[in-house]
Amino acid sequence: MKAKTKLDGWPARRRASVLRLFGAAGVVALALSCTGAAQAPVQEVNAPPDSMVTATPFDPLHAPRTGAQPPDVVVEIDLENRYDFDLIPTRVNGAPVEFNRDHRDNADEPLRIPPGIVRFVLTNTGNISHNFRLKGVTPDGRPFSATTPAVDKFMGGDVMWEMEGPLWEGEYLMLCNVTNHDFRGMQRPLIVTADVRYPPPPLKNGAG
Ligand SMILES: [Cu+2]
Repeated sequence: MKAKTKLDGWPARRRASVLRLFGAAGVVALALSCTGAAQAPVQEVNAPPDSMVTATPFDPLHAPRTGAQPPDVVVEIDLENRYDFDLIPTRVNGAPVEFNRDHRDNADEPLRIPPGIVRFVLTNTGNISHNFRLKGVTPDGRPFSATTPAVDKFMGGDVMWEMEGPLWEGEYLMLCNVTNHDFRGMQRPLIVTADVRYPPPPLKNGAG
């Protein structure tokens, strides 16, 4: 894994960052291509310094980063704690999606998206620190876990952050990895299935 990214002063300076989960996904892909070899599952992802952007908010539908493949799916998620601890998808590929603001039924209200390169755009709409963890199982059955900005790095209020990477069909859990926030409501299942389709994301042109 990469050394931890220095985020000195962040989020006081309200820097947003883009994490190419494909650092992590590269590890997964490597593991998948080396069946039989003992590979540690991805347990932590840190934002590389060269992916830092200086402005938040940013456009969730920004163009792909230089050299990066465009995402197939752009999921926008609110991390919320003001009235109710919750993890609320708001748009998929720019189109609004409906989820109620009651975390108690989140287990019965999974987000469903197709497989492919998925960009998660996270907004901390609350007033305390949060982060985002995606848990699942790799196609060959190993635990998969990626946390952004990192297991010990958090987003302050109003900060946006991004994580992007390839997801395969399967069931995942999205959660906030800060202390007990998941059990207080900040978790929701994610089902990646080819049975659902969205129009492609209307990505902006130009540099991301
Ligand atoms: Cu949280």
